[in-house]
Formats: sequence, structure tokens, C-alpha cells
Amino acid sequence: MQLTKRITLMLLVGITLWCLLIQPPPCRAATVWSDNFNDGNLDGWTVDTGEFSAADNTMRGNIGMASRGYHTSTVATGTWSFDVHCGYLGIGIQFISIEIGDPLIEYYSYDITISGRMEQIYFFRHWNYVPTRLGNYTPPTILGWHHFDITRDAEGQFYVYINGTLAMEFVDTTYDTSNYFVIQAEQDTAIDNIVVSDTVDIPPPTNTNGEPPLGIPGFPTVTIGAGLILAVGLVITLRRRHPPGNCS
Ligand SMILES: [Ca+2]
Ligand SMILES: [Ca+2]
Repeated sequence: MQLTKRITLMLLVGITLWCLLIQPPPCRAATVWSDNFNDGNLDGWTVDTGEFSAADNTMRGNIGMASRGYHTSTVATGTWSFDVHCGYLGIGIQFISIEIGDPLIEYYSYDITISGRMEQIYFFRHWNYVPTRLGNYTPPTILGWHHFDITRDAEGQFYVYINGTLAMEFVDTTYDTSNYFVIQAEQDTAIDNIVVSDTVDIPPPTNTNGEPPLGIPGFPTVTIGAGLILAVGLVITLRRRHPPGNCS
């Protein structure tokens, strides 16, 4: 009987922790817009060059040349999260963009560019046709899907997390407004699960050595703490209800 209760208690604690830890990512109360393309369409997007498709529930470049599509986005400080599929050819994400000009020319924007051909991920600031590289990162594997979280605060402090690793950090205050979120993609590249909020949703690193807290940016550390407290509380409550040696 005692063993059965202990097993039940362990299961309850385990289930409590499991439920807490598998919950969805932290609620983005300040989400301004998002798109996961799971409805199979590109409503809300303007494609002015080339062709995109959402047939596979992503926004995918469809032809062997660069295509451009854009979505209204006025967020210039906050958090931008998205998944990018990198093929041999490149994809550029101008997540803060001031204007839409001639096709496939980056005018005034902050831009993440990734391509298998370059084997790098670059962060550019474009100003009047001129690109300036603010950061770059070489992931262990370039081809395939990568998850990006970019934060920027009111002082222009950028943190770029790639697949959960703090990959770039710098300050740039050139632009403090935005009008568009622009995709320039070639064949075999795609974007998915875009979430844009106007708050910094990932706590900034606590040191300047490039190491984010716990090494797991964005992971709900509060949830872990709350889970442990709840689990301990559950144990104490159950022990009080059934003190050792007084089982019934
Ligand atoms: Ca999707
Ligand atoms: Ca849609």
C-alpha cells in the first residue's frame, strides 16, 4: 500500500512537471501580427516579383529566381520569430523595412540573409543601396530549417538567437520605424511560423560573453521555477494529508 502511494505520488509530480514543461512557448501578449501559412494561402501578403506558394503550409519561393513578397509591419522594437528553410540558393528577410522600391533591391532595412552557397547567416543594414554587415554566424549545418528569434529594445540593442543559440549582438539605431516585413526568396527556400510582437519577449543575456541565461534563450525559466514550486507544494500537501505512518 505504501509503495503504491509512493508510485502514485511520483507519477503525480512527474505528470505535473511534464504538463508544465510541454506547454506552448510563452504567451506573446503583445503580438502585432503573425502567419503560419497553415491555411494554405498568402492572404495579407503582396507578391510583386516572381512567385510564392503556401501549398505546403509555408511561404515558399517557387521559381529559380528571386521572388519578393511583403507584409505590412510597423514594429521597429520588439521580437521577431520565424523559421527559415535554407536551400543552396538564398533567402533574405528584411524584418524591418522602410520602403518598397525597385524589385529585389534592398533600400532601407535590417536584413537577415542566409544561403547554402555562402554557408553563412548575415545580418545587414541596408541604407540607400549600400549594405553594411553588422553580424554574421556560421551554423553547424546550413541547409534545412533554422529557427530565428530577434529582439531589439528602444536603445537599438539587437540580440539574434539562431536555433536557441545567441549568435549575434550589437547596437544599431539607424532606423526607429518600419513599414514592411519583406521576404526575398529563391527556389527551395521558405519561411514559416512568423510571430512579430512589439515587446522584447526574451530576457537579454545577463553577461556580455555571448552566453544567454541557461544557454536556452526564450525557454520559460519562470515555468521551470513555477513547476518545481508546484511540485514541492504538491508533495508537501500530499504528505500532510497522508503523514508517514498514518496511512489509511
Ligand atoms: Ca506552417
Ligand atoms: Ca493565410
